[in-house]
Amino acid sequence: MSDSHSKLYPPPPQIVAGAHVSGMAAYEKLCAEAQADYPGYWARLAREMVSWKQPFTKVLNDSNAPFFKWFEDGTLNASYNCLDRNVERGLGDKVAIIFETDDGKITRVTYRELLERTCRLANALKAQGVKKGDRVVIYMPMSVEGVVAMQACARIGATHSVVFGGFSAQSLRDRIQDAGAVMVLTADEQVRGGKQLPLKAIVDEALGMGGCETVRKVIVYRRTGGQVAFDAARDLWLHEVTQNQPTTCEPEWVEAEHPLFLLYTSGSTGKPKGVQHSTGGYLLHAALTTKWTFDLKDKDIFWCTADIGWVTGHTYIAYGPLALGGTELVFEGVPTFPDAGRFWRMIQDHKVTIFYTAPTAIRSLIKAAESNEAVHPKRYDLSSLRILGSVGEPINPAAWEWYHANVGGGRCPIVDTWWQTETGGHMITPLPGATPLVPGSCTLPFPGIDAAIVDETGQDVPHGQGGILVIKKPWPSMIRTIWGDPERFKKSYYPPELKGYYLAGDGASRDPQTGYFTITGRIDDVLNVSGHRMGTMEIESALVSCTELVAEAAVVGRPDETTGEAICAFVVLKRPRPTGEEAKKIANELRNWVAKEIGPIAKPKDIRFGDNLPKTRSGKIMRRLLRSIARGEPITQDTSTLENPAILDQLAQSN
Ligand code: 7RM
Repeated sequence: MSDSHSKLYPPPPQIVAGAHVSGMAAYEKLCAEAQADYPGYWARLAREMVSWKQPFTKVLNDSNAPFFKWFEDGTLNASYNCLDRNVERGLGDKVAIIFETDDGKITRVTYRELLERTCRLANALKAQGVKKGDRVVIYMPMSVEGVVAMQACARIGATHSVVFGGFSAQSLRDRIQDAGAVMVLTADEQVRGGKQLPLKAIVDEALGMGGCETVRKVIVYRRTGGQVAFDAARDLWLHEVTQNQPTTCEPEWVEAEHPLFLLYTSGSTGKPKGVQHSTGGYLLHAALTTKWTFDLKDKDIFWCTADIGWVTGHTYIAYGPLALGGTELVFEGVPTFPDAGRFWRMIQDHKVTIFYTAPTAIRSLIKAAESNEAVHPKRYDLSSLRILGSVGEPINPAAWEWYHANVGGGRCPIVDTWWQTETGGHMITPLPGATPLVPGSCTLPFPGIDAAIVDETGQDVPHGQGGILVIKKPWPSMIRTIWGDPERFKKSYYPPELKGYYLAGDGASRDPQTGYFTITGRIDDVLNVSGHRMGTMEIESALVSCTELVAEAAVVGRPDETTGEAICAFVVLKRPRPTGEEAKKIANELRNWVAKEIGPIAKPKDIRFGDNLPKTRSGKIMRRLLRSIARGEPITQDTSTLENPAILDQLAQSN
């Protein structure tokens, strides 16, 4: 790992020429501008990137830190910025979205059509009584309709909360309830890897659990035509409610701080947090990072493979590329169906120029290509590509080199973008026409972002030393609060010992020579499995809620070659510790239980049974020991405070 770290890839001359940020001097100039006049820098960009109805006169209000406000007296509409504005600029006939279904059907939607479809749905939502500030939950498959649903909410000032289609009825219910949603937008079914999976039935189950009485209507997009139950008093078909609606709809001009969306994400305690984003600051950063990090230009075909259920799908599918009038590819399905050449074939067919995906996908496609020559990227014409991106977890240098050589043909810079649901957009990332790359490093902060590494007391640590990643100054697209829980917002992100810095929850270090950042992973109880954030406590709660079987559970992560991290659960049952076939059977039951409680992405890979868990005399579970056991490492830690040392051998041997 350390030798490949020394390898430097300067930006290719053909990318540097004409890049929005061209050369390191241009990057440094922007950083210096932000340094010299922080609010002035963001105000300039907010005026250039965003169309305001009422221009703002105030930039940053930090009088009630950490509840910062940006551009607070300005008004705007995010949907106007993504759609109308482009039509007005003469891009009405330009393709906004190329959509490809799981079975390869392709549709193209122009900016004018996208605007009309958004207006129809916006009018339908209003006709159903949805008002500015209402929350609307979107539980939809990857589709043009999914993007239209988000845009339609934005248009009328409703705050959307997209829930990933892989989440269970229980998780969906919790989010609907916490958000107090008045409406749910869903589909009959979703299609992934040739399989039809229910969505509407899960909404029915979620609403049937109780606690969702705020929901008045459910609007259903007919994706497959599969049979679904229909409650005549509550359920409506999307095609019916939009059919006779006008194709124009005056945007609701909202204040810059108006919540554009909530997005639930895992934290270190059991309950997911509803991350609240603003309209003005968020849209600025979505547009600006799409422009600078991906160097998006008029002729590009941009493809972000994320799902709209995650923040990456919000910022780099639903908002950023559209705010710039770009053309983007949106896909339904999985990277491995009909075969593991899907990504490469789609890049070839649609002449994708900018490709943004997750390390976990790359690693699984490396494996597939190694065992089946036919799905190797070298078998496809990927010459349209000019820039590659990576997001969601650290990319190991070996996967980076493979991606660079085999997908990028050695000529495409890889932007390794570090950011979070809470940050709204890229925070530490190379700029493709400026930053020399080092495999495995997300390099340097985006211009204007004041990232640093500190110790537990908020003191800067010298380069070369590990520490806590913080953002020292507030930035426009930052999380505004946790929905309904401002105290938790403060506690989670602005702990008093960190002197007012934003705590990202990641560990990192900087290279002594270059100052480049390397992210080492979470420092809290959050795991990153295939780029998906999962709280260990959340999984533990799911396991112990199986009260018939489970007495106690502890969940830790261990490194995994493909998924980055894997979930390991240590379980004490209410019956004697099972072994052999019986252990396998119960482990499977528990995996399915977790899938039902949270979703399949939370299924533990390993489940080990013990008579007990390693505990201190005061009863605290010693997770660091469990982490070593999960990794198959010898225990080198101090075990003198352990109440029951014999349990370590049992757990290490079991399973
Ligand atoms: C965009 C997203 C956030 C967490 C974050 C990190 C990890 C994300 C990178 C990364 C190393 C990267 N939002 N992470 N990007 N680690 N290098 N380029 O993933 O809220 O779902 O997750 O993901 O731990 O804190 S997220």
